[in-house]
This record gives sequence, C-alpha cells and structure tokens, in this order.
Amino acid sequence: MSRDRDRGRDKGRTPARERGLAEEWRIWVAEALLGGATAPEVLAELVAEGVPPRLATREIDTIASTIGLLRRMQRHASVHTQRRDQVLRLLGEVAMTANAEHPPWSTPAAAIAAGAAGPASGAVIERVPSLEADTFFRHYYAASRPVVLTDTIRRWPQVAMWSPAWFRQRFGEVPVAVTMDRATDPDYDRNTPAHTRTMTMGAFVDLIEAAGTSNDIYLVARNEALRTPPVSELLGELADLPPFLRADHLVGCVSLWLGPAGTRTPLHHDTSNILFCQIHGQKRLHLCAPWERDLLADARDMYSGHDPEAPPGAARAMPSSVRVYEVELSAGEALFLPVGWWHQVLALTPSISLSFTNFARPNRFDWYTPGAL
Ligand SMILES: O=C(O)CCC(=O)C(=O)O
Repeated sequence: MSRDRDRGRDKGRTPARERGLAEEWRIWVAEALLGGATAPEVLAELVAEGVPPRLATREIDTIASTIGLLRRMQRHASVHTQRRDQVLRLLGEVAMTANAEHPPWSTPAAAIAAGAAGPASGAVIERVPSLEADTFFRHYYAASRPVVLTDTIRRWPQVAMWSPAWFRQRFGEVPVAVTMDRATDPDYDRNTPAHTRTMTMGAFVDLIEAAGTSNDIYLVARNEALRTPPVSELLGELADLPPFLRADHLVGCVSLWLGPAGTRTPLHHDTSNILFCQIHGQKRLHLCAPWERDLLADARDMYSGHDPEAPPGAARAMPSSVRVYEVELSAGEALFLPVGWWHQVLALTPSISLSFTNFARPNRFDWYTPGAL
C-alpha cells in the first residue's frame, strides 16, 4: 500500500485540494481498496498525509461505492452472458432435432439470429388446421416457432364431451391432488406443493361450480391423476393423436389441468416442448420468446416475475422492449409451445386442458435454467 502511496507523492502534490483529493490520490485510494486495504487503513494513511479526516472519509466512501457499483455491473454482465449462452445452446440443440439432412440452422448463433428474425417478426402466432410430422418438426419444432393447430384435436370424439360435470360423473369418488388457497399467496405457483390437498374429484368439481371466477382452486399439471387408474384410462381413449406425437408413449407425458374461470398460471418457461390442447372452455395465453433480453435479465428459476396482463407502470408490468404475443384457444384447438418460450395462461371460462410432451423427437432440456444462474 505504501509503495502505491509513494506514487501519489511522486507527483509532488499535496493530497488534499480545496474541494477534494487530487486525482492521483483518488487513484491511490481506489488501488488500495481494490488491493484489499480496509477503509480505516486507507483513512489512517490519508490522515497521516495531512488530509482532514472528514474530507478523507467522504472521498473513501465515494470511491468505495463506485467500486461496489462497478463490481455489481461486472457480475450482472457475466450472468447475462451466461444466460444468453444457454438460450443459444437451447436453440442450437432444438435445431438439431429437425428430421432432415440439413437442419434449419447449422450453428447456435445462426439459430438465434434466424429465430429472432422468424417468430418475433410477426405480430401474431400463426394458425393452421393441422400439420404433417415432417413439416411440423422442420418448420416449428426445430425452429422454436409456436403455432396454433385449429383442427388437429377436433378429431378426438371421446374428448369432445369432457367437462367438469362429466369428470364428476365418471370419477366422482376418485381422490385427486388439487391446489387450494392460492389467492392469498403471491407466489402460489412456485409454492404448489404447499397448496396441494387431496379430495374426491366430485368434491372438487362442486367447488369449481361454486367458485364462479376464481384463481383460488386449480388442478394443475403436478398431479398424478393421469398416471393412475381409473383416470389414466382416459389416455387409452385419445385416439388419432397428431402424427408428431408418440402414441406408444403417453403415461407420464400428458398432464391434466382442470379449474374454474379465472385460474392464472404466471409467466414461466418449461424445459420441454409442449403441445397444449384446449379440451373444454377457453384460455388466453401470453407468449414471449426465450431470447427476450429483459425477461432473461429478471428471470428467477423458471419464472419471469413480470405479468403481461399488468397495466403499464404497475410493479410487475412487462418491460416495454418485450414483444408479447396473445393467443386465445377454444375447445378443440392446440398450441405448440416451444421449449423455453415464456407463457402465462388465464382461463376465460371453466376449463380443461391437456399438455403433451411425447413428441417423436428429443424433448428433454432439463439443463435449460437461465433463471437459476
Ligand atoms: O393452463 C395453464 O394454466 C398452464 C399451462 C402451462 O403452463 C403448461 O402447460 O406449461
């Protein structure tokens, strides 16, 4: 420390000027703090050089807080780089799932460039009646591009009669794990295990019917209903799956969502691609691409912390830089939700949805956790 201080002395100036320390002494203070000296040690040195203690303290505080700010900025920049690298790797790995000799993009960097120019350039999510497997995998799955399929699941005649009342009639006595008391917990989705209770399907549907519009009760994906008989029998009744799903691989790959109007799943991303099928009622989804810089910056685990439905200026309002897509799904429509895409889901009516992850292409990206960095 004193050798550095000598450098200040070499300049031949007194350390204190009228309004503050001379520049070379400020540099000395910064170097001493960066080198590990404590503020009291630096203060003692300055005072020994004749700097008034109050002036020395003020200068040290200012320099120490600037150093702290720079360190935080450096940390932030490095976390952002790591998060962006995860997005690049995700898009690169997804691109490699294309069933073609030439995948859509050959490198992750090209993938993100093409992805950013693709889905984000249109204002709405494309809607098509149905897709052949090859077209679906090449132009949507491998391209990380959402699409609404308007007719694909209309071909499920057995499913067309599903409603909350139908579930009560068929599975009334079956115990199911549902979430309750969500309305008083701002972090209800993250805290799903703490809100989980078991009751009969019949009692739950009674609650849905009594609830009107409510986010307080919801049977969410993290339930075992479709893994265990008799509810799992429904999987055998899903005839004529789209050609890009594996009909032989359903158990553990299909999740049931059942609730009243008003249920809201907050903005989050998943670690697999999803075919989100609206079986009964209507839902509104807000979607944002994984490469949205301002969402990546604020991500916490799988959640974004922003609310696309919050009015501008509200605490959780979306950053204005972020492009938000809005999709309404009616019964019989399905949305392809690419892995990593942020989505928030609101039930506009009492609703039943099924989400599928059994695509006939690699679909596990558990490592994708930018918000955990
Ligand atoms: O329907 C919902 O409430 C949420 C669906 C969802 O987030 C999903 O399938 O990943």
